[in-house]
This record gives sequence, structure tokens and C-alpha cells, in this order.
Amino acid sequence: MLTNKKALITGASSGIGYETAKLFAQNNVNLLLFSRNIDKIKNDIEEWKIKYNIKIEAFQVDVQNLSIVNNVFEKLDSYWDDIDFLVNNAGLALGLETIEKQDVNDWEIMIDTNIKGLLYITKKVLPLMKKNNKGHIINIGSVAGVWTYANGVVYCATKAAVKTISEGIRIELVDTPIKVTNIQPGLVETNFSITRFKGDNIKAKKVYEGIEALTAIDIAEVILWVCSTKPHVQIAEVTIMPTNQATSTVVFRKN
Ligand code: 8X3
Repeated sequence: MLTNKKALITGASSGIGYETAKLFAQNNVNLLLFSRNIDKIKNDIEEWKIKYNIKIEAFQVDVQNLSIVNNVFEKLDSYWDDIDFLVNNAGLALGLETIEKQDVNDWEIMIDTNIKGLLYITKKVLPLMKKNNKGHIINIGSVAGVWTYANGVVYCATKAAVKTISEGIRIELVDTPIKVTNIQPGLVETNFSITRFKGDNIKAKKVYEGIEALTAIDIAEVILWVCSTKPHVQIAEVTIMPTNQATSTVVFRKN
């Protein structure tokens, strides 16, 4: 069903971004992949190209950096002028501390990546989608954007911004065939917490203790589904949590 479609995925070398790239490849979607660590998946890329007979181009891009974003779009092959799916996945949480204890530099990185980076990429792709009168933007938000929690206030604020930006773009595009979806996952066991705790694996593991967390594949499957709906069907938001999670902080853990 998605054969010959074209997708741009940011943050494509790990977690939800990687699994979405892999699942899209398996569904014969041509891929434009951005990541800060794109070399990490260069073997996968070569394998997917051959196995699924698709075009893949990958670039080292830090979405926080506007000139890098502008440069990569300048040198892109015109093949990518009609992207069908933009998956704005690049994002991260840094630290779990009160506002007064949090590192300001961590705030800058979260705001620059999760909000500004998403906007920079969207600003480049949206005019092409409008010109072609087709497309679908899939933003990766979070339950953190729905239910604020202590010690993660700035991260929560960035994901609330993703929700607002998704809503706003959806309003601006109401008279077009372009869809906007905000995916809001809860506990997903990826390197998310390892990044948040700056490599402290023990702290990171604790986040997923006593609960069967979601996997990045679970989220990739939802992304594939929202991308597979009929042209008149727009999935606006998906909030997806493990069965034993009810809000960002209400979690039942088995001992
Ligand atoms: C990730 C989920 O609950 O750790 O966005 O904020 S949570």
C-alpha cells in the first residue's frame, strides 16, 4: 500500500526513528534519513536498499542547527521534492531535576531539538507538500505534553509545544489534503532514559522496572498505521501507553 511513497525521518539511527525507518523499508517506502549519528546504521541502509529495492539517502544532520538543516535541503536531489511522509522524530530528554537544579544547557538542547529543530525541518518540507497538494506530517510528541510531571518540566513543555504546533499546522492546512498527526507515547523502552540520565544505565533501567513497557516497534507500527489510512481519514492524535500506565505518572508496577 505504501510502495513508492517517500518518507523523511529525523532521528533515524535509534529508537522509534530507527524502527520506523526499518518498518517503512519493509513496506517499500523510499527513505530520506537524518540523524546526528547516521554512520551507526550505514550497514542497515545498504541491506534495506537491496532487500526491499528502495531508494535511501542518509545525511548527518543535527536538527538544532539551522544552517546544517538549510544546507542539507539545498543539496538534496529533486527526487525528494515530493515527500509523502515527514516523521519529526528527533528529540530527547535531559535530566530529571527541579527547575532550580536543572542544567540550563540541558534546557537549551531540549528546546532547540524538540521544538526549534522540528520547526526548522517542517518549514523546509511544508512548502513542498503544499506545492504538490499532498503529504502527511507525523510529529512525535509525548504523554509528557499531555500530563506535566515534576522534575521534567522543560521536557514536558517542549512536548506540549509539539502538541500545540501540530494543532496549529493542522488548522493552517485545513483546506488542503495534507494531514498532521501527533503521536504521544508513554513509557517506551529505548535509549531515551539512558540519554536522560546521561549514560547511567541503572537509573535508566529502573524507569521500566515492574511494567511491560512499549517498544519502539510498537510505536513504529502505529506510525505505519496512521500513514496507511484513506485520504479522507486524518488521525489527529494518538496517545499510546503500556496497559499498566494511565497517565505520565500513574503507573502500576508489579514487584
Ligand atoms: C517519554 C515518556 O513519560 O518519560 O516521552 O515523559 S515520559
